Amino acid sequence: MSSLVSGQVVAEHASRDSCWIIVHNKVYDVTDFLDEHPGGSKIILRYAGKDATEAYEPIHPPDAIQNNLPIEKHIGSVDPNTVAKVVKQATEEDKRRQALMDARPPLDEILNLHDFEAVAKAVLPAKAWAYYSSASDDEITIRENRAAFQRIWFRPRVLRDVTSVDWSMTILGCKSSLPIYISATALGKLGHPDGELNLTRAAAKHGVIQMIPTLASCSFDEIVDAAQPGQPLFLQLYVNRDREITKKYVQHAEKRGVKALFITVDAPQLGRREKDMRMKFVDDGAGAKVQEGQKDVKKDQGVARAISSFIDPSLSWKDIPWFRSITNMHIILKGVATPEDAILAYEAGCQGIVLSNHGGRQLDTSRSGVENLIDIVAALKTKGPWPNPNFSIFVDGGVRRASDVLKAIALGASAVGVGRGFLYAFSSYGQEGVERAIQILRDEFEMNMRLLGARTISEVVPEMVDASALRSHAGLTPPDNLYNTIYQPLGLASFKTK
Ligand code: PPY
Repeated sequence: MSSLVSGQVVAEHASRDSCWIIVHNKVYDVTDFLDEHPGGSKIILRYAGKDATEAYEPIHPPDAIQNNLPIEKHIGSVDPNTVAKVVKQATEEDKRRQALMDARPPLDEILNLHDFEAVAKAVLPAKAWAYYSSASDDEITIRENRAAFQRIWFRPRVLRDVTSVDWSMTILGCKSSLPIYISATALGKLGHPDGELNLTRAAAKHGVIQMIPTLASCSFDEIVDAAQPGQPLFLQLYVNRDREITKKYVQHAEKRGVKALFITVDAPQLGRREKDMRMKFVDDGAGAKVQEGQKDVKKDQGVARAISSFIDPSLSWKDIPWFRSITNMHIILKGVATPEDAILAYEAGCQGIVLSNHGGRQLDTSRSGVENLIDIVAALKTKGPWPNPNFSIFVDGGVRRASDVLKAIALGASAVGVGRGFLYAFSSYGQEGVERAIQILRDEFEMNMRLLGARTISEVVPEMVDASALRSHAGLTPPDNLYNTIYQPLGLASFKTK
């Protein structure tokens, strides 16, 4: 890329037969790529001959186009003075959202993680809210994730001198100021221009560990570069159909100091998230060509499905030794739900598992991670020492309070992942939101541990909870809202009318 191209020349290539676009002041010929674009050709054609940076930014890592488009299609740099600005007219919806943004509650009036969710719902673009908040099918599991914590009751101990309480600990050998890590959530720039960097910066300030998502809006290196020296980071991995791409990615992460690899195993195909699908992403959104070409994109599939076809559904237990052969990082399987698979993971030499149903976004009516914890701990106890220093069990899904975390820890979890909670914090207030969320959780740990009679995390023991109702779903299953809306109830005998 050496020549300087003028905006007028780019504007001449504004059709399906010759389609050039500008991204970050570079000109690309995407004519041959139009039908391969995971988000469909229509959205690219809208920017044909123009600057597409604003639409491209939130959902593509900055280097996606450079890395994926053949070099001969890189036309050159554009002379920025010659590019007509694409002026986006503010819609009524934009104005309404901006007014709400200006009227957000001051941060010190945000008292819990639910507050962030309420603000995010109001201020996020409809598409971003649909993508972040959606879950699969009837959304029973996403609600069950919350309900399950409410079926666990505390058995607090008293008179234990709880003047000083300490909730810091280590996760996979890394220091953490909380028994919580920031779980991976994709496409952070849909929520905030700085995307995942909000999390990295807040995590650095407060000693919290961030799990970098494969499908982050920021590139992997941008995130690692934003971290402080020595700041522990984990990596969530979607395994590519092309294993060489995955190998390169994993080995690069290890070289850059990432401490643990969380391989997602519950998403051989993406769940149908209907809120997201109804946004008709393909028509007016954009896709992320994240790692590998993908064709055959159907319409109306939502943000997530449009970019998911690089994920390899053939991934199997046979692949685990290969992962072991390419990296020395800890290997954790994210999305385990049964004792059978927990034992397979243990026997395959993994260093841990995450009991997760992907925030209710995959198999609907899957049980919650915290419910699965009970059987899985019991099964693993038959296999080796307990707690096992070489095998960690993590839980995620529906965690909004320190009390949720303490319940999971009492039942045998090493630590707990929080995804949406932090995502909504930065979507509504940026980095400061994440810092406030961490501070709120810290305050909740202090109070809950004092009231529970636990001075350290190791004093949070199974006897401190009553989980006898956890397995009972009778009468406690979340309502089927969609069905209930259209179901016509039986009527009673009616009086005669004249
Ligand atoms: C999810 O949306 O649940 C994800 O895990 C991220 C994602 C996004 C797009 C394709 C596949 C996975």
